Amino acid sequence: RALTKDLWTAIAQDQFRLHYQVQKAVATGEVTGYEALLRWQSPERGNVPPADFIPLAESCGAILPLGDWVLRAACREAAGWPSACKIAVNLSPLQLSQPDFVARLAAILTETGLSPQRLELEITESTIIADRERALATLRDIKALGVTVAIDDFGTGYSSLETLRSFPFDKIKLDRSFMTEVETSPQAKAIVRAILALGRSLDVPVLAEGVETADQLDLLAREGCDEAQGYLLGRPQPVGAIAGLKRMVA
Ligand code: G
Ligand code: G
Ligand code: NA
Ligand code: MN
Repeated sequence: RALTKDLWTAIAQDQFRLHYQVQKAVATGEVTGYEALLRWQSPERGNVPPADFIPLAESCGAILPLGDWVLRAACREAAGWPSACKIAVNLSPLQLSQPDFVARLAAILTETGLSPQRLELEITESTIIADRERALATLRDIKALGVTVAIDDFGTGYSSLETLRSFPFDKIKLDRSFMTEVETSPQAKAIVRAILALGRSLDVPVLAEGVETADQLDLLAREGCDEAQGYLLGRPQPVGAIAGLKRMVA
């Protein structure tokens, strides 16, 4: 497909940018971090949504150079922020399966000067499904660097509980599909409650994704959810549009 070819050209021609979406503490409204989200601005195709090119990049291997670029760009950017908040970066299955991934990650942290404690890697269930033992060993090595690991889109996988049992995640990101129904469906609300209780028992903070309304945020506050992310709190934006992140002039 021509899109694959364009993808490699786009990497060579630096057509990718990062947008950042804020994450906040529910109880205080304090900014806890920003998630880096990849954007492809193609001169021929316009803005190509990640859902259209990430799976392709994953299947043709382009996700390796692209994922490296994302990590380096996000770490470099965050190292210059005036706040010591977290920077969350999404990781693809193929990235984690590289034998030298942890060494590359360590090199990027050294090169950019970002404190490892400020980096959070977001992985989905699919990232650890292929070679479970090896993936978990790699995650342990990542945590040994001081980098934290969040499980993304939680509640949508096949074996999420087994995954939680196998690995000490630092955060649970509750899939945004729950937010769309949490006010109207008693079942969705019950599941959200149960996942929040699970997080409390395991001592793992829960972040709710896709928070779009004040009513959803109120409900999360009442139920004791730790963090939230979504259009209500802030859309993914270029860093220049985010007031709190203006670089300090030396
Ligand atoms: O930002 P948006 O909602 O369009 O992202 C759509 C999907 O693409 C989400 O599942 C998100 O996790 C994924 N995504 C966005 N940026 C990255 C990235 O840098 N690396 C990987 N692997 N996935 C990303
Ligand atoms: O899979 P992941 O959780 O990384 O996906 C993040 C994606 O969700 C981003 O592409 C972002 O654009 C999208 N997103 C962020 N906040 C909201 C929201 O409040 N509502 C909806 N529908 N999508 C959101
Ligand atoms: Na994510
Ligand atoms: Mn998610």
